[in-house]
Amino acid sequence: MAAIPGGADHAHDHAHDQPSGIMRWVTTTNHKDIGSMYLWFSFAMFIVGGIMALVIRAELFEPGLQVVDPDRFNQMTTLHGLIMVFGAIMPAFVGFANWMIPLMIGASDMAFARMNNWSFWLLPPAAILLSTSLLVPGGAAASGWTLYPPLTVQMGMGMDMAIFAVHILGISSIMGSINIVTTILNMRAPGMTLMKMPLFCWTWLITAYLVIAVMPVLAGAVTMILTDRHFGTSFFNAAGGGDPVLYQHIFWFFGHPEVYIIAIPAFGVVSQVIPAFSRKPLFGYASMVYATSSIAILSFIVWAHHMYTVGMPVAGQLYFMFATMLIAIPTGVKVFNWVATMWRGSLTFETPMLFSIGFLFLFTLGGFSGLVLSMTAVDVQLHDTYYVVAHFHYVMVAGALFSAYAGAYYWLPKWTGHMYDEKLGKLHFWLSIVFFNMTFFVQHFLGLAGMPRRIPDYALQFAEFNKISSIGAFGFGISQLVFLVVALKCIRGGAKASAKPWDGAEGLEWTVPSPAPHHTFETPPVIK
Ligand code: CU1
Repeated sequence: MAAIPGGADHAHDHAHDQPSGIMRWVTTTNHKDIGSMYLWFSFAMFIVGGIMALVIRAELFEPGLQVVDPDRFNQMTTLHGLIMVFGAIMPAFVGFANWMIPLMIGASDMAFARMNNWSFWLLPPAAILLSTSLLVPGGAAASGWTLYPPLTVQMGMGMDMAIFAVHILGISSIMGSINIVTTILNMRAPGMTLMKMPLFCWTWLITAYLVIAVMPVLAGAVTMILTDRHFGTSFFNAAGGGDPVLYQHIFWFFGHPEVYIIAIPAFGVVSQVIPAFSRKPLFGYASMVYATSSIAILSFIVWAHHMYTVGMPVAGQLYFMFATMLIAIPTGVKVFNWVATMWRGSLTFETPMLFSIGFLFLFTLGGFSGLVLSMTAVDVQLHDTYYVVAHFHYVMVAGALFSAYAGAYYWLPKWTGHMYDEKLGKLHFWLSIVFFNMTFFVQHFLGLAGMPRRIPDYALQFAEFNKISSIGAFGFGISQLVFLVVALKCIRGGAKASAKPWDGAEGLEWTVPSPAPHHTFETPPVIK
């Protein structure tokens, strides 16, 4: 079309140059658009992975086999894990990073805006591959999300689809991380030194390094499975001189840092929310940065605590036990700082704060059960029981998911320009925290009593706790639809949010040189 320079016609023409409708989303390089797509994608995958969890809990509602056959059950545990880790949690925090990091450091957009688009659009095909591997003869990898050989070397074509999906997901998250590192290191506004950045940026900078370091290791591990399957290698095949335990070492060299790839951005979100609702700066900012870096570094040297039962030398067991316990120290620093931030603050308890405090309680509990499992002698007893399942769901659900909700409620007014429905938000929180504990707390007891994980049937003595857990799981699942209602309502309309919806206490200001508000420490302000 012929552009007529100047005037309203020009503006009109210009509007037509921008792709509209679906093409806007396919071609966008805008960090906010891409952030939103990440968040919606992750919520969709959360629903898919959640439905799989409910299939598992339906089968475990009572002893015996009722809902699915054992193969299908195993596929559900595998895909639930893979989808939640790579499809739901990681993209959710990349979504937060896309939305918030440029705003927080004063950058115009992410450093590689087109690569950003590609990072996102790799996700849907990977998700489709992963999900449809269920429909393929042989089914999805019925191996658990860890994809241990020899099983994964032997099984059908669904495994190839899962491996390819993991490759694509890895490429996506590496590109996302390169973008985050480059944006933070090169595109900060003048005066925004690293140690003045909001802590969320710091946590993502550290996380991005973890992703870049360990995702290629996972890619290597699954590629070795692929060549064992199709190209005659014997990396993990004892008959050919290989060793399946080698896979476990490689996998967990990725897998333990992966836990922190999930947890550290969650720490970042909570470190923004708690100061805002305490009306105080974050306590111990520098120590937060150092503690987070320490956790990231330590995460590389503890991997074999997942494999105490493979028959490693006692010296190795002791080393991995003590190295693992060491992580409790920087983690303790962080928990102390969050509590100290709230101490004598002018606290209010809107939904983001409730989810943050829920995170604080439950993540700490998950940390303690992690300490229990770090002890070799204890772990040998609890290995592959429901105690482990309970432990990592306290870390993953109460840790990552709760803090993702804290972030979503906290930033929804900024993103949409509208306040969300506080009553519904609080309802969502209370339903979630009750049903979460109902689902997972009892699994500690099941594990201590010896119930094995990843088995569709169980002995009669486990019936009561499993019934409670299953009812809790369905309650938890249904409660998450409340969030969908709140988010949609907030996007469509509602009361206008002010530029600083949380009483001017957003936290963005605390770490830049502008003077702290007068009501910082000793004299709490009166909250209207
Ligand atoms: Cu670990």
